[in-house]
Amino acid sequence: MVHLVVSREASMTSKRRSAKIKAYSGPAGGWGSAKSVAEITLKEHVALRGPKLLSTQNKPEGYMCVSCAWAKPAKTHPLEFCENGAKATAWEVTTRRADREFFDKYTLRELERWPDHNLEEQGRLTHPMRWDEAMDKYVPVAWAEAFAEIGREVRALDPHQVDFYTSGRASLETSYMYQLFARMYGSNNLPDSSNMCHESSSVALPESIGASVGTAVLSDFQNTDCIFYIAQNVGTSSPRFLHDLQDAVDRGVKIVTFNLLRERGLERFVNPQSPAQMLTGKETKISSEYYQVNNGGDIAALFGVCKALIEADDALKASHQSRVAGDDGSPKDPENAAMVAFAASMAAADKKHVLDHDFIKEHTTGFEEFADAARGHRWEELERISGLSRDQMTQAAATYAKSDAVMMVYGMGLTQQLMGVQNVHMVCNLALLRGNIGKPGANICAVRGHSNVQGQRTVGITEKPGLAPLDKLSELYGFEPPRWTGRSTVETCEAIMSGQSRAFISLGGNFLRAVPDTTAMEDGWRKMRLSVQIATKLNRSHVVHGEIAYLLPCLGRIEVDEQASGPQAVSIESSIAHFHGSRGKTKPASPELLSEPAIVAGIAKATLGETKVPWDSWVGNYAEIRDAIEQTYPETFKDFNKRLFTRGGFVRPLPARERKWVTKSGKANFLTPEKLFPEFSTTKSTDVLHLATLRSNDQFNTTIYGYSDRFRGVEGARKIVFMNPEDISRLGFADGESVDLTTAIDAHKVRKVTALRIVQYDIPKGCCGAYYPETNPLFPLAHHDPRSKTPSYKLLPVRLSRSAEIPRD
Ligand SMILES: Nc1nc2c(c(=O)[nH]1)N[C@H]1C(S)=C(S)[C@@H](COP(=O)(O)OP(=O)(O)OC[C@H]3O[C@@H](n4cnc5c(=O)[nH]c(N)nc54)[C@H](O)[C@@H]3O)O[C@H]1N2
Ligand SMILES: Nc1nc2c(c(=O)[nH]1)N[C@H]1C(S)=C(S)[C@@H](COP(=O)(O)OP(=O)(O)OC[C@H]3O[C@@H](n4cnc5c(=O)[nH]c(N)nc54)[C@H](O)[C@@H]3O)O[C@H]1N2
Ligand SMILES: [Mo]
Repeated sequence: MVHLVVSREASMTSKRRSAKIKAYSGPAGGWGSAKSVAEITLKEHVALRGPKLLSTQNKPEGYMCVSCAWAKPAKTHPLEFCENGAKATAWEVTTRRADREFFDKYTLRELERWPDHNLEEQGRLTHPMRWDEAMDKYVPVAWAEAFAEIGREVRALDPHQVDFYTSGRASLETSYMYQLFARMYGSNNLPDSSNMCHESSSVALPESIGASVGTAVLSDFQNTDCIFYIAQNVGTSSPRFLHDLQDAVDRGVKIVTFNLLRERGLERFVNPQSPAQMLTGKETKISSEYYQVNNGGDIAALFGVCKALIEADDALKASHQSRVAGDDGSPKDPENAAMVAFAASMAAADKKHVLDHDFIKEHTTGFEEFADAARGHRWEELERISGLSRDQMTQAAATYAKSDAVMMVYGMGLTQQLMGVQNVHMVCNLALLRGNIGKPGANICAVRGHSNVQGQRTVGITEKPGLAPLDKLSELYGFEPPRWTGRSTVETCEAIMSGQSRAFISLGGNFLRAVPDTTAMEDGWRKMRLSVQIATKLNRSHVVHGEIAYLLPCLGRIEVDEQASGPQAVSIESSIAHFHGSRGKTKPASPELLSEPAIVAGIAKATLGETKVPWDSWVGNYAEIRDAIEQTYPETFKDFNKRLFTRGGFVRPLPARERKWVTKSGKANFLTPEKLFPEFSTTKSTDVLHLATLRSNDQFNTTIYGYSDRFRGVEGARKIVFMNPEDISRLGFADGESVDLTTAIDAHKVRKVTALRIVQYDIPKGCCGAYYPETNPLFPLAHHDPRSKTPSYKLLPVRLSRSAEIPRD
């Protein structure tokens, strides 16, 4: 145990990291990636255990990675993991412990001053703990005692006063039990991390195509001709996906990227698992076209692409007609050389249409209105808002039109926006123009975050009663489920601030750091009656707490989960809507840990008393929970237990894949955004920049593994603001200078983050970037997409001023 003490002392002796900023010239992956894996396994003391364990990651009968939700292929590589998956594994199976001695040593007041990295770095939680007010420390408590008091407290409250949060890591089995517990108690307050993540997709996709999730499957990547890759940072957020992209590029597939930044993973990749590539250093160029859009500029950019397609189609039609009338038939628009060339090339290829009119007619509504809107937008306006030129948008359109099957892949740069829902509508509109949904090699791929965030929704984690099978639950378990709409994450924050929410139960996650307006949120959080945290590692949401506070440590997915009927498996759903079984491999971090299902059952029984649910029997054998899931959702989970370890997972049925549109109109809908960009009070202010919050390559959400962002050339620092060099000089600053960031909207309240170091960067003028969660205090709660309530984490007007402090990272 000596290393623990040493590491604690070392981390708290304010040992200064020295920040190094230097442009990174290497590819994504490659030797940098191999070195990074070696470093973290050493740091977490798992160097010996690591390689053998990692060889079972994402394999049938192995464990499913706890990092991102990317697909797990049927034909696996010898090592089916990436740099960040290896880091997440090392972080969970670490030999470090935040044990009783640790909690005995520090008051929570002291721990509140620790950075996020240092809290989690203490290692795995080992004992159930209750906050002792007199000592201001977490002290050990017996499980039974903890459940009994939590049950008593929750029972004493009105169901409207309690929130049941889920971070997207918990398994299908745990999530199903958790939502059942909340509903039997009488609450639909089931906010989750998805409310801050792909909620814009969850609202927009059903409206556009009648599916709540993306429609793409892995084989689409093998059949596609072209991928539109929008606002997702593959090299950091889902590196295993680079293998699929690399294979596609090798087949000659065009990748057309739209991103605020030039992200290395979207530029070049060396596969760390390919000895040939590693030895020769041969890189794969990922994007064939790279369009750097302004922050929030995607509606304009995609409208530009659609306009070019629609107008080229108009021109072809006109030329065909005029040829019939004896004209030479060439499209005439001297101002738009690119479009003329595009239409001419289509004509030369003997194409009569650019759009798929048969598909549009048979399968869609709203085309004419959308086409008129596209024709009506002026190029100057589209150029100004998107930051792209007319030629660039036309070029993207030409590439799109020449491809028979095109995929649409997107991530947070589109969803975490004030107009997030309309961004996703726009992606669907573009796909529908050429029938790129529901055919091999086409489809929408919404790249999900947490490893089971998509699956949790599939088994009932939602605040919206209309999306949960309430009648079925009522029939199976003999209770009357609440029918009122529960709170989403933003609404839960409002309820915590206003004192309406009195208890918060958290199935994983780090709510207090992940939400907007974090400084203000902490004040409300402290006034809560009860906070219960089911977690693997210590974080800020645990050290700031309610009047009664419990910290309940659970097994991680990588650990052997032994129950009455033997070792258990759990299951998850990937980004491409396939279900996978997962079996733990390592010895639990402490004998005191309970599994997540056991903890949920413990709290449920103590709260609800006698019910029809066989909680104990379920905990003894998770196959019974899967049977219950199958009974609740017979089509989706048909033969769940039998198919649990299907190679490559078993697929969730999605009607949109078969071109069956489960929408009100019975068709796929073109939905026209009402404007191109949100309106801000600051539109005319020249000193305002549009901030996007970013993830480094050395973090998983609020879990900060370290202070390196290799691909962006940043070492040893996180308090950074990435700026365009012209903005730096225009605003009178210098590269490396320390600045404070202030929110430029919401005049009622000053929101400020101090002492960020300016880093000159290739980012469009008028935009800037900074890391999440350090800059979350800047985001007003009300600054979210009104349709999906997704916080606009990728677009916030801010001002910069010279700081009185030097950057401390
Ligand atoms: N290593 C690692 N992996 C992760 C996570 C992690 O924190 N670390 N988090 C997981 C989770 S929960 C999620 S949701 C996913 C997140 O994965 P991503 O969807 O990749 O989200 P971000 O990393 O936040 O970055 C989004 C990208 O959007 C770009 N962008 C920002 N604004 C705009 C814009 O207006 N337009 C366009 N076109 N682009 C824009 C940014 O430059 C960035 O490249 O990753 C998951 N995987
Ligand atoms: N500014 C800004 N804010 C953002 C974002 C952004 O891009 N910008 N992104 C948003 C997004 S996409 C998301 S998904 C949210 C993430 O929000 P959350 O999901 O709430 O946060 P995480 O950081 O993923 O949670 C990490 C904690 O989960 C716990 N944990 C880890 N593994 C397990 C486990 O197996 N079981 C249990 N019970 N607990 C476990 C650990 O204690 C760890 O400290 O943040 C959102 N916030
Ligand atoms: Mo996420």
